[in-house]
Amino acid sequence: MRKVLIALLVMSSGIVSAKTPAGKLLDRICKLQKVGIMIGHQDDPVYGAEWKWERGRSDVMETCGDYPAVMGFDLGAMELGSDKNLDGVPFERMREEIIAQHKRGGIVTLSWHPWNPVTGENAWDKTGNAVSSVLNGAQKSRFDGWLTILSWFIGSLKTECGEPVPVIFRPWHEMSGGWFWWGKDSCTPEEYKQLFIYTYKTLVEKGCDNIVWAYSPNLGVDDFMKYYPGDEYVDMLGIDVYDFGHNNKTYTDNLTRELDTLSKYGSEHKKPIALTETGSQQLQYDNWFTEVLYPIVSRYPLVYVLFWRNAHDNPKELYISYPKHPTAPDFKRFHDLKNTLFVKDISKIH
Ligand code: BMA
Repeated sequence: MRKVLIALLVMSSGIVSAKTPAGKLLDRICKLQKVGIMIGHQDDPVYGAEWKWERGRSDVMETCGDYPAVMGFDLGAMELGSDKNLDGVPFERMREEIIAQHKRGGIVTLSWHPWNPVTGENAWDKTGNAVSSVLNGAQKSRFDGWLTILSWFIGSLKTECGEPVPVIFRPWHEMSGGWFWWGKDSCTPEEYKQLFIYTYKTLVEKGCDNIVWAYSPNLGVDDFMKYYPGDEYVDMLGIDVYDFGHNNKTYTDNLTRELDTLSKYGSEHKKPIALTETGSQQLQYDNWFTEVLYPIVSRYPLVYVLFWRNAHDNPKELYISYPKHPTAPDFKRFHDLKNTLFVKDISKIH
């Protein structure tokens, strides 16, 4: 009897749970979806518009007083055995920052710009039929090796107490554009699906139970589900939409159209949705965050919006405010909105 009581107590207190780390993150994401929109930033704690590699810094935190709720990092070049990613971020530092973000109560998302395995050029080299080569051809064993390296890194994301850190992984993103070796110009939708499923199955078999899987095309409504590998392999749906031309009207039209589609598929497939990459390149309009972006995104049940990186070595790649930038007061107002969530807003919600 005593044993039964203890078992019941333990179960009701939530100590015992059959859920994987990924399952728990997914539950948390669904809970947070009802609270507001998490704000995210790529490479936030490793460099910013005017600094690099210093610890404790963040353009977001220095502008509005809090870290982003979601931090994004990219694994590109890890597959080659490099100790730094394609943008020079050391993987050891990346691991440290992923764990730190988890410990402060935030969420992490990973993207991957792997090299073209056939030509040895970067992710933007679309030649060589690389997808068919990694699936059934000469590059299969090399690709298996790449997935093993990724599984080691993702499996090594643990706190010092050994608690696994769950991550949202969105491999093979923007496939509906024609600029990557896994994109629409370089493989068939069928091959793409096989690539996604093979990646999923391999990492799961290798024990990565801390991955929430995201499917994330780029804008182009007609193509949204064309490459969809299936509900079994996908936990979240996303879309990447940018304003590259400093045109608020075009961005508003594009984003509205894409988010209409995304939310339709999200509810049909019962998957949470996110704006997985966005930003207005070089931030030319001072009130962009509250006057252009917010009126659109606030109409949709988005889990998060991730702004792309503030590249320290390329002023063109500026997507989020920093203290000296003319958009800083507007970003502060954006932070203060009830519906936008930064890390302190979510750290207690599990
Ligand atoms: C792209 C650009 C590149 C960068 C890559 C991976 O969209 O920002 O400069 O190398 O993402 O971060």
